[in-house]
Amino acid sequence: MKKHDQAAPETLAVHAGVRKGEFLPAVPPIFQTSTFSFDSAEQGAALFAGKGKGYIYTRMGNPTVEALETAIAILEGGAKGLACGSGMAAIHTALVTLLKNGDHLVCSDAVYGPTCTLVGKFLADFGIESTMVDTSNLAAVKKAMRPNTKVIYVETPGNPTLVVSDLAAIAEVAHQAGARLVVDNTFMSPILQQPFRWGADVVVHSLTKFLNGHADVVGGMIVVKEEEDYPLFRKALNHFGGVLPPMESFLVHRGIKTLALRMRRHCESAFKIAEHLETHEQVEWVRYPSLKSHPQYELSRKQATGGGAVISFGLKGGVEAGRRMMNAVGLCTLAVSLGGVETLIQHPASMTHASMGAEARKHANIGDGLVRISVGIEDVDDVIADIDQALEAVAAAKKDHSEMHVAAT
Ligand code: LCS
Repeated sequence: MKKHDQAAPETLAVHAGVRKGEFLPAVPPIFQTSTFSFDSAEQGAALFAGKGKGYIYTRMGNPTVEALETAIAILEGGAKGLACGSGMAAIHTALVTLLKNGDHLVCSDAVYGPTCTLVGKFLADFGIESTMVDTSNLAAVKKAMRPNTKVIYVETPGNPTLVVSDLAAIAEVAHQAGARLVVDNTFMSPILQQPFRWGADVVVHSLTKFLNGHADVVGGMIVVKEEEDYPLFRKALNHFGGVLPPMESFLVHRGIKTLALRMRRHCESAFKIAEHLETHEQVEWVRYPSLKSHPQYELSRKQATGGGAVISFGLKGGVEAGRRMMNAVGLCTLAVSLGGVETLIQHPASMTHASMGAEARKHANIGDGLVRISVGIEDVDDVIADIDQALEAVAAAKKDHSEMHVAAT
């Protein structure tokens, strides 16, 4: 892959991680094996001692998995990737590798709900303290720092509020304090945002989303910026065990070939839908990073090359109106997850962010009326037509309700 290292992201998405092997396959084949045989007892012993080239056992490394790890490390501009069984496995492995009992973590308050629970409950049970802050507010990040802070964990744009945090400024705060910056880059993918360029030390992904792109794999990835960090992370993952199998690795690697095309389409369509929603009479507010009305619009333009696929918005009529809309959509699928080729719609307060609890949601500004759309790659006018008919159903229900109310009084 050396010759492609300087190529554009669109080129890297197609070629990164593809190594021509013995039979010159154009794509990495699936090494569907749990273990690898040794030529001799001496060679087996050498591999276990970390000497020589070869594979031992798929939890510790597999050519198909390694091809994917290489591809994503190249796309992110990092040193090495570590494929994990899910995004949550990647986040858990990364944090537990960097933190120990008695350490403190500063974490974005607007994060995927289970990340909030992982930090606030499970890491806390192991004596890792944390402070959840609005990381778009640099003063709040600085204030949250303690002498024992070892990691700042940022999700940007945040799920589901799409609040944008300044990675370069936060990296500086982290490094001045001797802490590491870990960034969840799931919402942007390396095509739109490369956190290492802004000073991050570790990037994590849910491969389940844009990188795979086809809603048929659950997976995660850790990417370390520095080669020297890799052995510790590899050892941790080998022992925690949450690795990605070869078949899933193959599928994600295949998905990545169209990542750049998909991201471009997601951005164009989501921007058009966000603009449309902003002018719709049933819609109270819209949040999308590429809209001028987004509070961190300028920062978002500096740090990323597009707004992504995800839009959050609130309807006039709050939770009830949102519920009606989700029940009225046809083409859009009522489902959690995001980043796939199909448009998905969901209600974070009762679904993806329910596990955080009401208090944490309030802190993170995740209102009960917030509806989230992940815009797919369908014809954008078909998606808009479906949204419009669902919003008409909301308006009709309101009209019926107010007529019933008038009749009853
Ligand atoms: N990070 C982000 C930003 C996510 O949105 C998710 C999942 C994860 C990590 C965890 O990844 P997983 O373990 O599922 O591969 N987000 C979801 C969501 O918003 N709806 O359903 C899943």
